[in-house]
Amino acid sequence: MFETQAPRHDWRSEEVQALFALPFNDLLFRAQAVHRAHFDPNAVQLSTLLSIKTGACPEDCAYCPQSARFDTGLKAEPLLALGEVRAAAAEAKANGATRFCMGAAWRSPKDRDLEKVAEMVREVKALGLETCVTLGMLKPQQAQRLAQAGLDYYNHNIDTSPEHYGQIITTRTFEDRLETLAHVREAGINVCCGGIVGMGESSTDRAEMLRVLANLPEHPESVPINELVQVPGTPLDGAAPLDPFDFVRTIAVARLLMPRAHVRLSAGRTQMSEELQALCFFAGANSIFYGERLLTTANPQNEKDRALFQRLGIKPEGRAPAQEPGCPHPHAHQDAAAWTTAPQA
Ligand code: SAM
Ligand code: DTB
Ligand code: SF4
Repeated sequence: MFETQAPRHDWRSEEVQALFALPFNDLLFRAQAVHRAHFDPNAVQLSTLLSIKTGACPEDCAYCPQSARFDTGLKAEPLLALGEVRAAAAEAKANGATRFCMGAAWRSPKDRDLEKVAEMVREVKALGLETCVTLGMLKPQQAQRLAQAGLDYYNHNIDTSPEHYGQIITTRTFEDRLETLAHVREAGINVCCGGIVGMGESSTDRAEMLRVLANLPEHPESVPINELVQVPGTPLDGAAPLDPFDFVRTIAVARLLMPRAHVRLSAGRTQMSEELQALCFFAGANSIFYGERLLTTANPQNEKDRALFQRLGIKPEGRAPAQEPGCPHPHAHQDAAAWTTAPQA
């Protein structure tokens, strides 16, 4: 049976496209079956983002408000001080997040800045949070430095299919991205890698993007699926919006191709209905960005997400991977104290 097969790394284009072409109910049924075989279907992991260095980025990613090439009205800010990062992480923890993700608008970090980020990683870990950073391209020694600091995850997205990539970014190649991912893997850091949909790509592009991720030597532990947040001033502002059902299909196919990965319903939730988000959870999404900001754009209010989880009977995934003997759900056991008590102001 498809649903009980070991994870594969040899997906062919036609196979992935055939999944996308399934009747919606068949696709969701299969995705939900795979999801249940590997995870508690009612637990969702919460990650909170912080932009630690904002704007003035030399790259030309056509979706991004932080590129210096586009006038988006964004105020550039230098690397935050350690204390500011610690305070934001403590607040995220108090609100119930289990992972704190720090993003910097760099093409690649300077070694001097990397040491400062390593210090941030140590501080955030000391609060009892998982850590993730996204800093652009890394050299092998830089990945090793971050691993030494105890970094849990590195986020580096492939963003789109290899075929569509040239329409979106010209200042670094698709291969550059795969190289950084290999350095992260080599350093023993968990890989967080996904992409963006709603950038004028075809359904075949979405299939190819997921095929590249699934055919990596190891599946990313975390797969963020972002819907483009359209920002005035960026070249992709005004792109034709994606059919919401095609967004759900992308989540479902990610779940089928990478059965053990956390698939994150990422950017774009402010423009989605709660019914659409519920469909995404049914299709196998089991992580979200939680907190009122993504990096530079808005995300749903904490209270709104709490209310949604309550209505759906979803609980936040616990902090420690407290696996009980014989239980197939490594993260399902709850440490929801921070969620059920009143959040700190
Ligand atoms: N500068 C680093 C880099 O690009 O590798 C790290 C930060 S960058 C903002 C992280 C990711 O955010 C991008 O790879 C992209 O997938 C996502 N992103 C940026 N702007 C977005 C937007 N407007 N809508 C959706 N996702 C976006
Ligand atoms: C990811 O895949 N999405 C996040 C995180 N990784 C770094 C970023 C989304 C950014 C959305 C636009 C903004 O807020 O600037
Ligand atoms: Fe810079 Fe990252 Fe934005 Fe690209 S996505 S412009 S590299 S901050």
